[in-house]
Amino acid sequence: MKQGKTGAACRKGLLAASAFAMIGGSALAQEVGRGFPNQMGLIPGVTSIAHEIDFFHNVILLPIITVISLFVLGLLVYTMVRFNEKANPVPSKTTHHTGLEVAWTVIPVMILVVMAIPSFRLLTHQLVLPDADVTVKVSGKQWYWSYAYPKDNAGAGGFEFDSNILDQAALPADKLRLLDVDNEAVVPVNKTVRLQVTADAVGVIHSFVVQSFGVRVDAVPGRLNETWFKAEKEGIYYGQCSKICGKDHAYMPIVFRVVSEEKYKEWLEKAAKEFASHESPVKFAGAESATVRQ
Ligand SMILES: [Cu+2]
Repeated sequence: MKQGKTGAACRKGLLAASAFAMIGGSALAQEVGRGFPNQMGLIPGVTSIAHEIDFFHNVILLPIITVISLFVLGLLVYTMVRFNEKANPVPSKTTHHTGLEVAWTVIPVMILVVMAIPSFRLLTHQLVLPDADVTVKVSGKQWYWSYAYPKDNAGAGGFEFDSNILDQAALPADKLRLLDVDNEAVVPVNKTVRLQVTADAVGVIHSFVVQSFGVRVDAVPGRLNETWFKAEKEGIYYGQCSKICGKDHAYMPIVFRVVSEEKYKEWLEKAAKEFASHESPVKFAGAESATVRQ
């Protein structure tokens, strides 16, 4: 974490630093994208979209929320002091004030318009996919995620694997409770990754969320949703299913390990051998699933 002491890391403050100390030596050298005890604000982002979300939340929404809350609090206090029974024994019979009514309609509309402009710009950036360097197909199952790496132009990839939560009863000391998995998804740093997200054809709707990447997309049976990210820093980034999807909804975390291009290539070769015999291809709604349903 030493290298990341600037910017995002600083915001986490001392509490985060002590939390890092508890994770263990191996994790200290890199960014760790997850929540920390007593953390304020969002999980620090490592993609342009995540930075934009940070900006939208911290610079646009929070000041507006704060000013409105203080204004309403001030009005309440003023009303309680100025118009209580003792201070104002004879109440006014006023019921309408055209100027005031126009103001309290127009001002909120203007505030919403001010919020809508950066909000729609952000949505556009999320939904318009740039050309991808790597494509990963993510499939929500009951209750774990599968990652498929289709063969790329160079012939690498062409495998799929399941990513299951670790046994919580026998959790190694350097692993995180409810977050770490047996097989992490690996992607290269500073490369555009296209995610194609779906759910098992005979399954339920999940939601694939990795906050550090600014990624949130529903995983729907029979439907292929797309999103993207380009991670700026190597590290381990955690996410969780964010749709109440069933009994083990809380036990299907997401782990992305962002590594250098060379390490990614090494991993691709290793993973292609390791997962060669995997017998659970990504399923889509079709004849096969119709048979299963009967
Ligand atoms: Cu789920």
